[in-house]
Amino acid sequence: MKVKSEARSNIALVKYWGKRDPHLNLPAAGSVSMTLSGLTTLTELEFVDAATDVFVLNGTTLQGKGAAKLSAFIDRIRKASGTDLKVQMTSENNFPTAAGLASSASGFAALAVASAAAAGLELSEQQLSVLARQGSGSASRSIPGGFVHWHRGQLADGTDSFAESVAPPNHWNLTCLVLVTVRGEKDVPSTLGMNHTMASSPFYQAWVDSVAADIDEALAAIESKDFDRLADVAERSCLAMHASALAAKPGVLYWNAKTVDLIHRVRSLRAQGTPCFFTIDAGPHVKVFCESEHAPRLQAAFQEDPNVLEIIMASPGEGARLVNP
Ligand code: 2P0
Repeated sequence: MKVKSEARSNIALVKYWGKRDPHLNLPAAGSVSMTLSGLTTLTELEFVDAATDVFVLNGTTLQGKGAAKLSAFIDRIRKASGTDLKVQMTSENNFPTAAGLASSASGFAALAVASAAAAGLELSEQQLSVLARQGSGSASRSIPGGFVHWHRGQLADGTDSFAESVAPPNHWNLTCLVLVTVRGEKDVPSTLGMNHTMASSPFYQAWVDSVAADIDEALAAIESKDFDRLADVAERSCLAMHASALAAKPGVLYWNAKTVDLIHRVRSLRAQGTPCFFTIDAGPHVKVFCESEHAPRLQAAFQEDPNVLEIIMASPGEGARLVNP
């Protein structure tokens, strides 16, 4: 049976940086995110009687490591459903891949939903989140919609490390402006960056120790829709994550000069009366959050900013799901 699924990317407000188990992608600490409308992966998949799995991503057939990673993910589905059939998958991202925005979150969330359904497995949202997590940690957070808490969990098998929605997409009219600063730049991949930070940064344990309080703060800010409170904790979490990476040996620096300029610009716009805050992931782009009423003003300001090549606008999005099940 051929099935079709869709999933959206997400952006962390309290960051995930480091694993307590690298094979199961069990995080050293929890995290909080917003699922993003507009940055969507569409995946079509079926199990077929063939010699090998075939994965086509944005029109290109994956080879080597990329294909092996997806086959290893599908092996979990084959084991659970007792099949040895191979997979034929096509997947498209509707957001510019050249923008250097991570698509592993939406990609593995869409793959988890499609492959489980195609294999006849009936999984709960929690089980799908656990499954997606094993492809890419942040993919666990793209299974639920809206505002999301990924639990660290305690168990060695990872069954209690899943993400769940703490508020639906319509809870709070936030806008996220993704400010693309450079095209096609090669960053240190997140997995490498976080493993290296964990192994060599003297600030790593301090980072881990800070996360639980930030999660409580972010969840309270989301529940009460307190923008200033969310701004404080989100910027703090982002800067602390990057500080731990900067202190690694050698330091991991994801920012370029435009990134730093935009940090100052966001703070200056806020000081001048437009409530907004920034967050930055494992790359040089800057994501700016605001309440939607301020989005047009910020969009106009950043369109004129020479540091910004392109702006992608997103709002709280729905969770991953089958399309026309
Ligand atoms: C986050 N990032 O919380 C953090 C902040 C990037 C910076 O989750 O190794 O691609 O596949 O579990 O999920 C990116 O990490 O890493 C990420 P793996 P993933 O959004």
